[in-house]
Amino acid sequence: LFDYAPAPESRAAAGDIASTYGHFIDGEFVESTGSEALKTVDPSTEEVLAEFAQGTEADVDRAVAAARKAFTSWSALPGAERGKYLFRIARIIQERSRELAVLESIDNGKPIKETRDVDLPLVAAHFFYYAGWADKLEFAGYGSNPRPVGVAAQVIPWNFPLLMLAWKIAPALATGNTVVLKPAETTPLTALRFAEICRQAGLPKGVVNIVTGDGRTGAALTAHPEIDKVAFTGSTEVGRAIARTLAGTTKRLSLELGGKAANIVFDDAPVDQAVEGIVDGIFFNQGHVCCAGSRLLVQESVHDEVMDALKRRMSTLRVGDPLDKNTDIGAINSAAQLARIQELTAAGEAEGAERWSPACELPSAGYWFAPTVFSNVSATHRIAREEIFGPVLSVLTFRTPEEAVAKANNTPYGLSAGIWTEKGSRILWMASKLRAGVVWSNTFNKFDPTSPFGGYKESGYGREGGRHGLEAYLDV
Ligand code: TXE
Repeated sequence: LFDYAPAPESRAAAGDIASTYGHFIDGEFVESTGSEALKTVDPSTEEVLAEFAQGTEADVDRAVAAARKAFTSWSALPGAERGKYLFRIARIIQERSRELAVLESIDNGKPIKETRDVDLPLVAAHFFYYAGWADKLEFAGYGSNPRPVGVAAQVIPWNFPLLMLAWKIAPALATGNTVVLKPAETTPLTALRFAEICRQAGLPKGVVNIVTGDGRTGAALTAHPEIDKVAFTGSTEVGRAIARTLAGTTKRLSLELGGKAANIVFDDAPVDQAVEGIVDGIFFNQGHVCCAGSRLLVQESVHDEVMDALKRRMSTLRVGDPLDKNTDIGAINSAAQLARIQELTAAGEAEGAERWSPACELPSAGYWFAPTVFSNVSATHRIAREEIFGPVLSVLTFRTPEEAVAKANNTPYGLSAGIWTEKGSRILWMASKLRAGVVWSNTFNKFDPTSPFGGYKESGYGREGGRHGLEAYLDV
């Protein structure tokens, strides 16, 4: 469509990727007690990047024991001392951000422009933000002497590997807890690199432990009797399974699960600006975003105008090599996720919605999906109800603000929503009616460590970020 000069970022900037990895326990890289290894691939080429350990129950035992031992001295440190370690980690992340961004793009498939300009700055910002809280907990609103909960088991997904790690680890450490974290099985590399950063920062042994593996390792960790708290981000189905496991215990749990957010465009919104927000809402990170604006609710009177502008804008999106600095949409993270997207989009067509994608050439190897929009979607269609977690937008219409609220809330999820209008009073009214933990107005997918993030209904409970994010890790 326009002249295009490739601008590849260097793969070598990711630093050395080992051929095999063990776990990070008690400040050391250790081999697994088991012999099973998993492979992580570059989803844009299907090339195997490394093998890593499938954590066993014995590995989890060891990591939890190390975290338990470290808890005594870590929780007794003055907050200012804990803060110094977090500031140090934040600064090292900034210094090594190019390396981490490239590594994340290779392991996850997301475009370098996102890892470089969004993920990594937010990761550093999260550590800086919670470093600042470490010596000010008396002002957090949880009593004059809030106490850490203990050992936190943290299980994270693959869509923002390092950012989810930061959301989990930074508040836990600032409040004096120690952690055992399990990264997702398709994206373990940046968590293992983060372990190196903990060593570089001189973090005391056992404060952060990383155990790799798939859901079996996650299940062993979250069911471990010696942990005090579980923090989970992932599918609603696994979140429910973890809640069932913990139901017979007194352990604490916070869950950040799926979403099916409405991005609501009124007829007074500037169309070009709204279209940017729609595109950002659903195509950012290949749509692998729990708060993605996956349902566009557009006021009937501007439906055609918005659809025309949206299709024009979608035609300019560049799909391809995640390490090319011009790429807007990278690779789908895994074959399994691609299959899920294909199944739901096929269901959309079968149920009678109208499918459209711009012409775009997809690479032959790797996992790819073109940006896609469905119009004539009805609220009963699967593509309007189920989380697709891919670059797929479902468009519905409304006439009145009341109808927009009713349609937006017509979902079991409640994570986020967006409103595009020039009317401030309408924004406030809508925000008070929408059952969503985050409501953006005239923007979308904006994150900030100072703001709490989390959902209602089947999107989970508990908040991450901001002062409220401390609560998950504090006892009064
Ligand atoms: O998630 P899982 P998957 C949604 C999204 C996606 C779907 C499936 O709709 O299409 O979930 O993705 C670990 N006990 N989200 O299969 O399985 C697992 O190893 C403990 C939304 O990847 O939930 C990984 O580390 N842990 C979401 C993590 O859970 C278990 C982000 C997430 O994997 C476990 C990801 C078990 N029994 C997917 N089974 C969001 N909220 O952003 C698996 N795990």
